[in-house]
Amino acid sequence: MSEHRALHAGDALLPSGWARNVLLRWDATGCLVEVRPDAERPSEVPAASGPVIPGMPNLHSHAFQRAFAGLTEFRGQAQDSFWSWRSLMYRFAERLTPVQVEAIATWLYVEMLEAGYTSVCEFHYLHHDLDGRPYADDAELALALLRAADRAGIGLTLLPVLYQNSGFGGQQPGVGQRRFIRSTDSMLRLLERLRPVCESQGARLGLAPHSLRAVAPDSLHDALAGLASIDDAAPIHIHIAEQTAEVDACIAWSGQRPVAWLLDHAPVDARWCLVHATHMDADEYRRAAATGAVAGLCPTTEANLGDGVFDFAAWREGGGRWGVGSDSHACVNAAEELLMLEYGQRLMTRQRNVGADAAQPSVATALTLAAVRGGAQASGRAVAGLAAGQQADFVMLDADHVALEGLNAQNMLSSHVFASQRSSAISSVWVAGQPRVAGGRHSLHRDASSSFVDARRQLLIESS
Ligand code: NGQ
Ligand code: ZN
Repeated sequence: MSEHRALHAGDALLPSGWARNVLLRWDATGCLVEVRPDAERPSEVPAASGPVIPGMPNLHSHAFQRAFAGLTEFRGQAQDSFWSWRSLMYRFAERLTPVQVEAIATWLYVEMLEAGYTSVCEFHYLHHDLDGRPYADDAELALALLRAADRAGIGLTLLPVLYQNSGFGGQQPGVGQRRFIRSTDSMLRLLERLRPVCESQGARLGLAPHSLRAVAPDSLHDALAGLASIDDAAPIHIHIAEQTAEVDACIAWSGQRPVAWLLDHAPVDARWCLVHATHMDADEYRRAAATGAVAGLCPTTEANLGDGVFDFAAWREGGGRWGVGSDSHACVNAAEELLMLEYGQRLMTRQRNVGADAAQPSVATALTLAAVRGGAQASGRAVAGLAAGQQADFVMLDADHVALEGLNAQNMLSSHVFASQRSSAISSVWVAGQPRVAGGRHSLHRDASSSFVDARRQLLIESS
């Protein structure tokens, strides 16, 4: 279909809501040049066989963790927690080779495309060799991720992570963190090295100070100044307030909660993505929402790790923007993140249809549109849905899936999110106008999955 650079959709989800008979046209660069509802289908333009929805930007990923998903679901001590999970995760991260990282990431990105994500923000902190020394090419592992994204055909925002300390106030890093550690200068050199590579593949380059635990105030300040001199609109992502122990440690260090500290000491604005801003007080919810920053919600990982529940109502009351990420990749499914987000809120508030509002009463439709908008902002790429000027990233639902067949388009999307038994109701996926998934499958599905399984097998043999 790519040679047509056009598609006619009987039903398509535009930023303003569902529209009928939408003619989509894009240019040679994959940018939408026309999105016209109530249009007749020109005879040469193919017709979509199911509803077309915008591709979801995945705003938070640590690719290597995909090979570790499912391997920490056992009792390791009297009370397991985020912190005991993290110790296991560090032990896993210690062993990964560049070839393994690339195999894991390639398969992960194939899975993402098959599951409705068309771009990903890679929060990349595995920088060095197994013994903690920089690789001969300091960008070795970042380049592996760039190649994986390019091969799978997913859009990329690459966020090299600044990581220097093991706790608030500049504490020395631990041995398990040695592959992550770099000076602020070496980070800025890495960004310079990566900039032309990212540009040549249409990837966006940003920066991720890992957390206030891992980056002390002076470094945060210098890194942000250095980033601004490279690209003053670049995305900035940070883990913040994920765990209550982190909030307590931040108060002990500074007298302030992490989000309040950040808002007082950093120029937080629409470039920022606050990942896992779970534990905020009412004032932080209000202030952070007002900055225009995106809340990076990772509902299935946050559930998996026992983080707590984000107060979605408080965030939205303040006009807060948000998007979703699959983070540790225990689950790689855009629809399921929306389901988990909504169900967490229902369990907490004892209400239903929390994600809907008067303007958009369908929960799945409202959540999809908001998450695409926020995810695009956090990505710093033109991937904000089906509108002229945005990239042609979209997903066609499988109208023949049993959960969807015979329903209207809005109910098809609702059933895709809430009633498809988590089997994929996605038929095809386009990124920048290129078909990447057809008949539910990516062309690399078989090869990439078997390389992934080989890499995981090797890693598990080494650890036994
Ligand atoms: C990470 N993941 O960097 O992979 C973190 C755990 C930390 C999540 N926060 C490590 N989900 O925060 O110290
Ligand atoms: Zn994370």
